[in-house]
Formats: sequence, C-alpha cells, structure tokens
Amino acid sequence: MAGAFKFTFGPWNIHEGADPFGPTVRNTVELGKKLKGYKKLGFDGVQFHDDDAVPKMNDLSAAQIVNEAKVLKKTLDGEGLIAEFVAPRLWEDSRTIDGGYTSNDPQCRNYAIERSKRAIDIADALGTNLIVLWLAREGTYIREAKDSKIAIDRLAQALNTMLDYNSCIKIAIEAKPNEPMDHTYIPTIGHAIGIGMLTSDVSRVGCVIESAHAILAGLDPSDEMGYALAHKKLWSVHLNDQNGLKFDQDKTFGSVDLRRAFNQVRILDKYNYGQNGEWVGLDVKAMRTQKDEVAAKHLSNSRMIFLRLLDLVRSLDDAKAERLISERDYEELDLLIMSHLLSK
Ligand code: XLS
Ligand code: MG
Repeated sequence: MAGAFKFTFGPWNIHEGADPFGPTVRNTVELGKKLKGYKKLGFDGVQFHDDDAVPKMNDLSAAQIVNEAKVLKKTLDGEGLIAEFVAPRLWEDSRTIDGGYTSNDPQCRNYAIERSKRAIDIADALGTNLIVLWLAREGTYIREAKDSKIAIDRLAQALNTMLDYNSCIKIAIEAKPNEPMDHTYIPTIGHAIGIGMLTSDVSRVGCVIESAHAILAGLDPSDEMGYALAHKKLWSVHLNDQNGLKFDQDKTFGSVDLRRAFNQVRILDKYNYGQNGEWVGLDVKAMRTQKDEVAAKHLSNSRMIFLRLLDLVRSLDDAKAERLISERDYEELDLLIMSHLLSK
C-alpha cells in the first residue's frame, strides 16, 4: 500500500528568501530549472498560481495567455509532470489592495472576476480542472470597512460566475483566518464548505486544507481534514507546520509537532485520501538562512517525513488502540501513541 500517495508543490515553494523585514538572500531559480528538479525531489505534480504559469499575464490578451499556457503544458509533458491546480493570484495587483471579489470598488471586483476567468483558461490549457482559491485579501483590517453579509454574497456570486464560465472546473477553497488581513471571511474549512452551499453547483465547490492555516485558527489540522472528508470535500491538502500563533511560517511538515503531523497522515491514510486522484501538496518554505544549493531540502524532507509517519501509522497496534478506547483508558492510549512515536 505504501507509495499510493503522490506529491506536489508549487514553484513559489522554492523562493528567494525575502521577508517583510529584509530583501532576497538567494538567486531566482527559473521555472524551467525548478520543473527539472521536481522528479529528483520525489514529486510528480505541480501547483500553479496563474502567473507562475503565465508571467505578466495582465499585459497579455486572453488568446495570448492560452497560447503561453499551452507551451508550458508541453514542457510539463516533457518532464513527465502533471498540473494539479491553478490559483488566481489576487493579492499583488494594485486593483486587489482592498480585496478581489469583496472589494468595495466595483471596477476592482470586475478585475478579480476577469483575472479568475483567465486562471480558469490556464488550468484548461494545462489539463487540470481544479481551481484553488486562497482568498488572501477577502477580509478587513477594521470591522467597519466592509459589510460581512454583502461580502459573503459577493464571494458566492464570484464562485457562481466561475462555475458558469466553465462547466468542468471544480473549485477548492483554501481557508485561512488572518494574514495579510486582520480577519478573513473564510477562516476555516467549515466556512469554505458553507459558502459552497450558497452556490449554484454545490457539488463543484470543495476545499484544500493547509495545516498552518488550521493551526493559525486555533484548530487541529487533522480534525479539519475529518470534517472535510465527512463532507467528501477534501480535494487537496497543503501540509506544513507552524510554531504557534504568529506569522504564517510554512515550516517543514512535522518539524514542530510530530504527533500533530502523525494524526494528519493517519486520517488521510485511514480514509484513502488520494483514491479519487487527490494529491498530497507540501506548501513549505525553506528557512531564510538556507544557501542556494541546498534550498530545496525542505521539500524532499517534508515528503520523507510524511512517508516515515505513514510507516508509523500503518505499524500502530490498532487492535490495542481500539481496546483502550473501548475501556476509555485514554492515559494508556496516550502512552501507546507516544511510545510508538518514540519507537519504544
Ligand atoms: C498562502 C497560500 C498559497 C496558496 C495558493 O499562504 O498557502 O500558497 O496555497 O494560492
Ligand atoms: Mg497553501
């Protein structure tokens, strides 16, 4: 059974190391070079922001964008790589300063919708029907700046427009409670699934769970996964780790809390995550201190940690765990799990 999982990451996960307080510390790696490294790192799938796939897309016509995406598709085919999803990047343009779909400015909202349609075109050209929405700036810095009822109406409307634009796409919403905003409108997976229910085609709206985003909401990522699995809405995961309530760290999977990571792998394995083609995404960032030639280790390490935890998941004495649960001896169950993680 081991090996049933397939792994993916985005080009942004190999990055120059800039943070809000300092400039880049590593050289830019061209997309072509990054793509050549995927298989060596143990990955078969690529996640894209729309402009990772087609840089400077705002300067191009819709037809030009599709043509560029088709060229990229050939490169992917040549490398034996598959595009997992495309996500419109709606947080860098001057027209998305106050959000995209929930901006108070109708022209800015229109930009967000048009940009999302181009992202859908790119996904189509790359051979994937999965669109991810990380709703980065769909929220507020102060409560009074937007009307939260209207914001949700506008988000649902935007989803409907995208679903209508292409009847094949599925949209996976990536919840996150804060950063860059003080509060976002889709902070948890319950919110993501809930807003899908307001759309014209509930069956085509699901979610992607990022471990760090759940932790930032004060939630356990594996519980969020269980919630989404029960709704049959877990269409991707962004595994990583996070050391408490601070900025989004995107640390190597399992590097802060091994037990929390173990439980994520456990629930994914228990419910056959991947059986419908879902990928295991690792949305991790290298430490700023890492030198150029070793700035992709966080990716291969995260994958290796996942696979080692998978071994632990599959070698756990489940019968003993069940017995302790039936006896309600959770102290002994706690020790069983800890001993297993300590391999003693
Ligand atoms: C940022 C998000 C981003 C999404 C894709 O925190 O995790 O990387 O996964 O837009
Ligand atoms: Mg992510």
